[in-house]
Amino acid sequence: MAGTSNKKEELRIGLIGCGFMGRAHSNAFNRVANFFDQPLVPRLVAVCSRNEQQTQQFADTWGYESIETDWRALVDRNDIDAVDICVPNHLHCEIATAAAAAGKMVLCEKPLAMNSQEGETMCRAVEEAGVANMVWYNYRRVPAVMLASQLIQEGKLGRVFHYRANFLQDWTISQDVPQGGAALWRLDAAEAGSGVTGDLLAHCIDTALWLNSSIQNVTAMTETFVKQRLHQSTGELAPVKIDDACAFLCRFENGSLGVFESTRYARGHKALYTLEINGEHASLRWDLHDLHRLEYFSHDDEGRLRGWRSIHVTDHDGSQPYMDKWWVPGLQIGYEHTFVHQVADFIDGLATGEPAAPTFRDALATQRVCDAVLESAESGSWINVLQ
Ligand code: SOE
Repeated sequence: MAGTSNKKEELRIGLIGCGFMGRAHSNAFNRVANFFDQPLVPRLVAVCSRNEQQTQQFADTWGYESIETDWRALVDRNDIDAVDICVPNHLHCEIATAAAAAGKMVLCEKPLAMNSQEGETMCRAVEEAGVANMVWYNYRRVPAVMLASQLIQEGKLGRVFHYRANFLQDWTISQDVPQGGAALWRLDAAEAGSGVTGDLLAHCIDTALWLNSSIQNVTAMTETFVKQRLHQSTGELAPVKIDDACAFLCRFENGSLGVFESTRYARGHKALYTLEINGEHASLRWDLHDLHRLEYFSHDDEGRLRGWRSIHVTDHDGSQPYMDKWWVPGLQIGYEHTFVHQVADFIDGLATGEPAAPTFRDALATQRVCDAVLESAESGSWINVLQ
């Protein structure tokens, strides 16, 4: 980490992948020092993807100083501290293990890997190398979700009975949507590993493991509604091997029951991530489409005033993480800020030695639930989640 003129040290970033997530992360690296006063400032040293012209365009747009077209060359550079992996899932393991072996910190887009075996390899690689690591489950960093976590930690809900989560989209209903290639690798099992389970339910599971408790066992069903799609690499129709929709039930370690559903076939829903938790004394509800609000019902309220409160999460008194860093109270932030928060927490973790969650090891727990869900859908039986 080289020094800079304003005396702050730099966290020299090498980004691999120029897609949607590459943009979200680059924006976060660029913004964080404007709003969070921290000892390290990200410097965008290099970006890598296969197409030279597109990579240069990306570098110019986001302020990367140089480009590479082979990820191995980026990983080997000695002017990079942290490698950020934003490529399709089938490349996560190979890149992460190479980056760790080269002594780099590793940040990885979710889900951690194609499956838990790969996830375990990745955990071992970063742990043996002793390098900082983190997976971008960004929804933990929504201030309203943070408030939910605070209320649960404070015991406001009491014993938890139910955890419910949905992640609904509608962008693959048309059978004309092809699979494979830059934007549509999420539909190709060879690159994605799974469909909505790894892409969307993984978010819900990560939040649930953090807010509620670990998951003991699951029973699931999946469906692939469109059985064949044009594959962009061959130009031919090919079977679709990902799950288009998935629903599962589970038992949590704390005795509560979970119901989870995700689909890309819920006409009208673009990214409706909702969660609800019902406890003995209170319930909580949150909705990504209205991400500033936390709905809260407390049975401890005076009877005639009991009802669902819609809390607009802002900086009333400095008790909320993040909100005091942005605008004056009442003004809102959005999706992209969750990534800024995650970079800020990663940097804090480097400074304090208390790693920012979810680490690779934390994300492996989510991966194990995803694996159990897919295995259950296949076998039709309840599956115990490996801990
Ligand atoms: C898929 O459409 C997707 O972009 C996921 O890959 C992201 O993780 C999710 O946050 C939004 O939806």
